[in-house]
Amino acid sequence: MTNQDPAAAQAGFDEAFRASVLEGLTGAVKTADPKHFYDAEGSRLFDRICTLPEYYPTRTETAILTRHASEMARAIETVMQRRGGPDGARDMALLELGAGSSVKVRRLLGAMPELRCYIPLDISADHLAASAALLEADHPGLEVRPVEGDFTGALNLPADLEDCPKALFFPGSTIGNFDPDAARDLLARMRALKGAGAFLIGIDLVKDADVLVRAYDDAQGVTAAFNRNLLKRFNAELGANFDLSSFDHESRWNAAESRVEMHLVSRKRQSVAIAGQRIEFEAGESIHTENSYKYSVEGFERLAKEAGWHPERHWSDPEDLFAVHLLA
Ligand code: AVJ
Repeated sequence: MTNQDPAAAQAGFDEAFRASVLEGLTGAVKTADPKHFYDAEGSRLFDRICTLPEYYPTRTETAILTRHASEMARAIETVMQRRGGPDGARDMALLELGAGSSVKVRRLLGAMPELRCYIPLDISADHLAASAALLEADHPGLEVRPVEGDFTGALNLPADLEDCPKALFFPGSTIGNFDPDAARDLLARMRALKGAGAFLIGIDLVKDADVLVRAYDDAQGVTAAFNRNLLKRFNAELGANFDLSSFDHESRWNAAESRVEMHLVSRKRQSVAIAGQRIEFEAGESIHTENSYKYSVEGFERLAKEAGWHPERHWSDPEDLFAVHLLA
């Protein structure tokens, strides 16, 4: 916790969180950083989203990983050997960005019995500790080294893991939360990571607008609760007084930008207090809380190349809803 604002520190606010939220809410267009969704409650709601009938990405990607796990594992090993010789694959660690509860990686681990080290990195510590023990129990010989961290910043890996050859795994189309410039930067940073060889990354494909909009506005209202949980966090952690029922959850397809947007739209003109400031809302004014960019296979390959990666191959489902790319 940095300490630029003594008043805020005294009130017990996390300064980085406070600064990020206020910056988003005081701009000409109100925004929030989607990484703030994932407190303990938000992570739980996200796990529920992943099981919703409308939210096709999780089950589709899991099916792709299940079906092609051995092929993927062999292709990853080939890339690692090409980069580092025979040891490149034998000594490698699998590093997962935003591992959550490490469900998807089980598909890959099953096809990589030789793998000795798995490094799940996540912003939410609760998720990590619980799943690490379970994974080790299920995979004798595998060391799980959870790292609590934010992949948008320095990774801060433990010293003994800095140099080792690494295959990267970034499922879920999480990179879709970044606009293309930031996504390219993130890919380039991973390319520059010490030991990085192969990169297996899940990308949601462009498709019918209705399917996309419903994936982010489910009938049970779980995604709405996930979105409003941000306001709950602002109330609990920044002394805000948002009335959750006066903001509507909205999912919109922005075709020009090729992204689904989530918004919290104020039902009325209102004034909200947060961290010692006031934020004014017009009726119908929104907080733009998330972008989820969708790519064609070619569009993503172009972006990866611009970031210095070589697209090796990709796997997708029969309906072309989702693609898993292997970059080298
Ligand atoms: C975790 C960023 C991949 O954009 O689909 C799901 C987050 N937001 N429903 C996505 C999310 C609303 C999700 N990612």
